[in-house]
Amino acid sequence: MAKSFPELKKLALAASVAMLAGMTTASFAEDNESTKAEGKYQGAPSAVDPTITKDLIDDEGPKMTKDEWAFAKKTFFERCAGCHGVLRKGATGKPLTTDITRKRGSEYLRTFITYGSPAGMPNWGTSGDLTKDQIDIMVRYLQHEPPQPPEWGMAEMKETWKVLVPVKDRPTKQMNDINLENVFSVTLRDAGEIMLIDGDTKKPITVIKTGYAVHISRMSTSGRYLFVIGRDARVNLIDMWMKTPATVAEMKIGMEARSIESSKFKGYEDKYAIAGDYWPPQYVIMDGATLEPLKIVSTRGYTVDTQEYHPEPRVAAIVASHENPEFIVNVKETGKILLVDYSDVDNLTVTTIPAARYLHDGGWDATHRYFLTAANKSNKVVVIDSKERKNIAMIDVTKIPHPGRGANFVDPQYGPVWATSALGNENITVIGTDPAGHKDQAWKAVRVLKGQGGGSLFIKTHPNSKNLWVDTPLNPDAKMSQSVAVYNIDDLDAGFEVLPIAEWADLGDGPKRVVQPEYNKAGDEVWFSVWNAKDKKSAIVIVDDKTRKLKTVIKDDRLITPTGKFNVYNTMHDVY
Ligand code: DHE
Repeated sequence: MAKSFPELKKLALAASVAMLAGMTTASFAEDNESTKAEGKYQGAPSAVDPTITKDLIDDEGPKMTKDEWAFAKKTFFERCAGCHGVLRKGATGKPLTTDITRKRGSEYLRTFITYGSPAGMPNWGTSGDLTKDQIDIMVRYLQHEPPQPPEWGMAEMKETWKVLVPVKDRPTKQMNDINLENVFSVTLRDAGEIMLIDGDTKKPITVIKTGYAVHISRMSTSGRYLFVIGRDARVNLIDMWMKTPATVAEMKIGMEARSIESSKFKGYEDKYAIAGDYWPPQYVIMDGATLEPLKIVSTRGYTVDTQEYHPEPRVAAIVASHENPEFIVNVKETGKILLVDYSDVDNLTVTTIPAARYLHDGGWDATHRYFLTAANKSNKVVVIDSKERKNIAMIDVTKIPHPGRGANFVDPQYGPVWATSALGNENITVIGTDPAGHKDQAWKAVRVLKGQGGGSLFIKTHPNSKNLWVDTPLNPDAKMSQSVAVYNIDDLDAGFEVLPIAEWADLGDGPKRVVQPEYNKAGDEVWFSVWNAKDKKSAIVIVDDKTRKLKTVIKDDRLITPTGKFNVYNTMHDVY
């Protein structure tokens, strides 16, 4: 088919950048396509306030005015820090420390910022996001030392810590008649709120103010307390027993964060919570009923492979062991997994397990003994045996695995398995998880299913279901980002059916990305967020799992940018 002028121009630019990187145009196009989705995903604004950094402008960098510096810093924190790190030491994006940027020089930096790169760097210039003059400011900024945001220790945590309802004033029994185990906590990302929805009646129960660009919810073991964390590192502790569930304590654990979990080992149910920061790079153990901060531990240290110091290793997924009184903590940039023993918080014992870079998300196998987690730049799934407390396998998978918590099911041929989809391609990798019953298949990729396309974030099934659902919200093709693929677990070779979830929501215009399947407690309904722009209508679409037909669409003016949804029972019991 004949190409339009803008398309040809795009290809020509792609070719010139590809040549810079020593690649062919074909390989550029392929690689660029597969990393575009990732760029979009990692590129969210940093929650760190750029006005509070310690700045180090020096004579060795090119001249800059104060205004230029302020503009560049703000732009970097909003657009670049997600991939390159606040201190520019590199993560998904390349390191941009001054030893590198000064050597490469202004013209090299200008080309990359203008045209992007095959490794996923967006084309800020040709896309029209930044003008020539603005790019020039960024080029000069990058040749100065990175400004450093302040630390956030016990004093700062205590200053922001509020117990709104003391434990003695809280109910001693459930004061509402909601079927709490089937409630969903829905992230309203851009509203900085969560909505609790009754899974039986499908009616909103309440909307609760949380942190900025709120990220995930996790349940305490008993199911009484809900923990929510925002990108701005604000933690809300919500008491589900109150007449209307509400926040009973809150605290800011840092400036930027993504993960939270509650202690699950027998005898420690609801006792402790842990939250991980992106900035400062640290985690904190808190009292489970009040959020009182008890112990802060830095994650700064050496990378697992090259043993190079990293000043900003962010805390990614955290799970609570069922086998030991431990939290399992993924440290992204060092590629290490920590076993944090909370049986003696004063004399904290931390075991460091080497894994691979960059650790991101993951979940349990069906027995809750093995933790399977993605090392997304190494394209590996790492398996931690939480009973033996060691790394037992690192399985090769294809580009940028992104399991969420993954999906467990019994494969008709290979027995119990766990599966992950991927950001970088259409593959769904199925891994054997049963060393006792299926020794030969354990910790091997037993099959790879072809999905709709790359840009997948989450995959889900339920022990009572025969369906495996795979989303593709970051695929550049709207047909894929607005639908889901579903497989029959008993006949995986038959391929998938596509359900037009966004179309069913009937919302009008907007990106309407369909994201994160989540089951109800019974496992007979699957809920999807139709994640539209902030100023457009979004919805939750509920599908009957057996018939794969539309059951209900939840619409509500308060349902702004819904992303994750967390069913209380399934989250309490790690059912996925
Ligand atoms: Fe997430 C989980 C980090 C972007 C929705 N996200 C996680 C976890 C981490 C993480 C570390 C695992 C937490 C755990 O299990 O303890 N997410 C990040 C990022 O660093 C990233 C790439 C960019 C950013 O700046 O935040 C990012 N995440 C997104 C999104 O754009 C998503 C789709 C929409 C949103 O709300 O921002 C998104 N992330 C989610 C969801 C989960 C999650 C829904 C929990 C999935 C689950 O089933 O447990």
